[in-house]
Amino acid sequence: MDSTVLFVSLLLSCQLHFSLGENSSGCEARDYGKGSVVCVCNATYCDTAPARVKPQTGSYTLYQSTKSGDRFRTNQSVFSQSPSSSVVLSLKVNQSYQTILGFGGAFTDAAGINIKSLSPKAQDKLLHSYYAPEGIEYTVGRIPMGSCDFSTREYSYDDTSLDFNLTKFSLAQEDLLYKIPFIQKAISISQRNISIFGSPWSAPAWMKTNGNMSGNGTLIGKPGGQYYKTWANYFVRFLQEYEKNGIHLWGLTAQNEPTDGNIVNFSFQCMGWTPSQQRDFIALDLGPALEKAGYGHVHLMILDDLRLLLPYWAEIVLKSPEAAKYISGIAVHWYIDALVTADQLNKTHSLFPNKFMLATEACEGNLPWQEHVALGDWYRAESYAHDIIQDLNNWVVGWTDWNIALDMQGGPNWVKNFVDSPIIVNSESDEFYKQPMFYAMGHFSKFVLPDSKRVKLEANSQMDLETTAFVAPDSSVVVQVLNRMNDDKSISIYDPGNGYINTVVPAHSIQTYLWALK
Ligand SMILES: *[C@@H]1O[C@H](CO)[C@@H](O)[C@H](O)[C@H]1NC(C)=O
Ligand SMILES: *[C@@H]1O[C@H](CO)[C@@H](O)[C@H](O)[C@H]1NC(C)=O
Ligand SMILES: *[C@@H]1O[C@H](CO)[C@@H](O)[C@H](O)[C@H]1NC(C)=O
Ligand SMILES: *[C@@H]1O[C@H](CO)[C@@H](O)[C@H](O)[C@H]1NC(C)=O
Ligand SMILES: *[C@@H]1O[C@H](CO)[C@@H](O)[C@H](O)[C@H]1NC(C)=O
Ligand SMILES: *[C@@H]1O[C@H](CO)[C@@H](O)[C@H](O)[C@H]1NC(C)=O
Ligand SMILES: *[C@@H]1O[C@H](CO)[C@@H](O)[C@H](O)[C@H]1NC(C)=O
Ligand SMILES: *[C@@H]1O[C@H](CO)[C@@H](O)[C@H](O)[C@H]1NC(C)=O
Ligand SMILES: *[C@@H]1O[C@H](CO)[C@@H](O)[C@H](O)[C@H]1NC(C)=O
Ligand SMILES: CC(=O)N[C@H]1CO[C@H](CO)[C@@H](O)[C@@H]1O
Repeated sequence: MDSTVLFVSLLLSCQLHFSLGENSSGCEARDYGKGSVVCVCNATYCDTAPARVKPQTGSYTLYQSTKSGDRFRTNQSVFSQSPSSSVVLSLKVNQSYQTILGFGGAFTDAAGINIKSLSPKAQDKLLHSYYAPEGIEYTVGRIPMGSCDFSTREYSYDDTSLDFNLTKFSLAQEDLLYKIPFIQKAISISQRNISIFGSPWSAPAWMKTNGNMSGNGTLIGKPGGQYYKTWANYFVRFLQEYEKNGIHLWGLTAQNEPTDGNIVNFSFQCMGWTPSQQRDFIALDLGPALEKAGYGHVHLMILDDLRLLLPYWAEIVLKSPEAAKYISGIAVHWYIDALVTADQLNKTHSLFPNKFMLATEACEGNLPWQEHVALGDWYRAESYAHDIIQDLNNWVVGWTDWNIALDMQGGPNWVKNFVDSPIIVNSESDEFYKQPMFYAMGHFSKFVLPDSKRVKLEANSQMDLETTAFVAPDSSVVVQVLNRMNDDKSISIYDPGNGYINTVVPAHSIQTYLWALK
């Protein structure tokens, strides 16, 4: 849709449905007629997230967001000595699973362009919403290495043909204007550590079989060859340049969606790999190059693509000890998860218990027939929470959203591959809108602290709720409950040390329970 038409129609729908709402989190609610509300922020006002304060033993805190308009609505109450519901969820803290890395989103060119389109004060409010103590405190960040579809042009860090020594390697304008300043700001306002990882979409066109950063193409030659060595050194140079800007990367993926540009012929930046090519590249080129340059500690991840490809991809790559010794984890994208059982994650964990799994990309509104930006769509918040809980219950250690901010159209994106984001920026009115997805992310990023351990939460009967539980390093317990159904559900949550939480999970809600372990 033409952006002017979109803007005018949004303005109209805003006048039709506009309603200022008061509620427990300070959300300036605006209803665009998509089922729920967005919270409106500008240069002088933005709602904040409640502090994560461990309650005194014997009481618990409930943070609740609902389709009907609650956003982190906060309420304290005390444990009971008997259950009031026949549905009891029992916490088993001695049955523990994976350690959590964290939750976050990606610093794309598009995100930076949108943030920069706001006034400095509104920019501040946006970054604080994600990273500051009064925000949802993201602890994971992803950086595309060079351009991707959420750029305004195609570029690499070395477009000089046959520059095998990478003497012409340099970061792009986009890194300096739209990525680095905002990453630096995020790091400086956060009181947590942010684990940042890089992912390449494509090598420079001159290194590829099709001479193009887009479309069906791979690196020229074979693993161990000159092009592969150069491509490995390109990762090292990227790490070095970001380090010069004070950004020390925690991780890397070997390739964003390696099946694009191989099985799929995409019209934007991509590069094809088979799992055996990726295995040999890591064993012969990338692993040794990183180690030699002093980056052996950087967490290298394979796949960075659909869950559908597991455990197949991991089996081919990780069964080689020469490759596996350089690899820390397996990165997964959420696309078509609805069609693929999460048991494939569980199976992969059983096969490779020493390699973590991290969700590295997700977004809503990406299908061509979907509305790309849907302001106030609660369904999309549920869709995020559902996937996060399912992943966490199957050994995944964290979840990374795609662009942290997009414009009213869901871009910019040079191939018009528009999608939705938890924060939508309206530069014309110097406002940004926190979508229901923002709060879905926040229930996890704010409350499930890094280094928490997932623990067992066992239901005594079949129920329609989705749940997951954690013990944090400060010995607090966090239980997440998602109700995607049309009716309220009464439940009792049982912690042997404290007693019962007798509670109601409203229709279409996300709840976080927090208490101190006795
Ligand atoms: C910013 O938002 C606040 C709260 O809604 C409002 O009172 C104020 O007028 C807004 N400022 C501008 C410049 O729109
Ligand atoms: C807080 O929770 C208690 C127990 O569920 C409930 O009785 C009370 O109405 C709640 N208060 C608010 C303000 O929501
Ligand atoms: C956990 O503790 C319960 C009782 O407190 C015990 O029955 C159970 O065997 C323990 N499980 C594990 C895995 O240690
Ligand atoms: C790359 O560097 C090596 C030595 O470091 C040198 O021998 C070689 O000529 C250089 N190649 C090019 C294309 O500049
Ligand atoms: C951040 O990381 C440093 C170095 O590993 C560690 O000393 C510090 O405790 C961490 N801070 C937090 C808030 O986790
Ligand atoms: C991509 O190229 C490879 C090798 O040239 C070819 O086998 C494959 O069919 C192509 N795939 C697509 C989707 O064009
Ligand atoms: C690269 O491929 C795209 C299609 O995927 C095409 O539109 C473009 O012209 C190609 N560029 C070059 C330099 O070949
Ligand atoms: C890949 O797609 C481009 C257009 O997006 C087309 O020009 C090209 O022929 C396709 N290549 C193959 C091998 O199918
Ligand atoms: C994961 O697989 C194990 C067996 O390897 C099984 O016991 C367990 O129930 C599975 N977990 C889930 C969540 O399906
Ligand atoms: C009804 C209600 O809870 N309103 C609150 C909305 O948020 C603001 C800011 O936190 C509070 O001052 C209101 O009391």
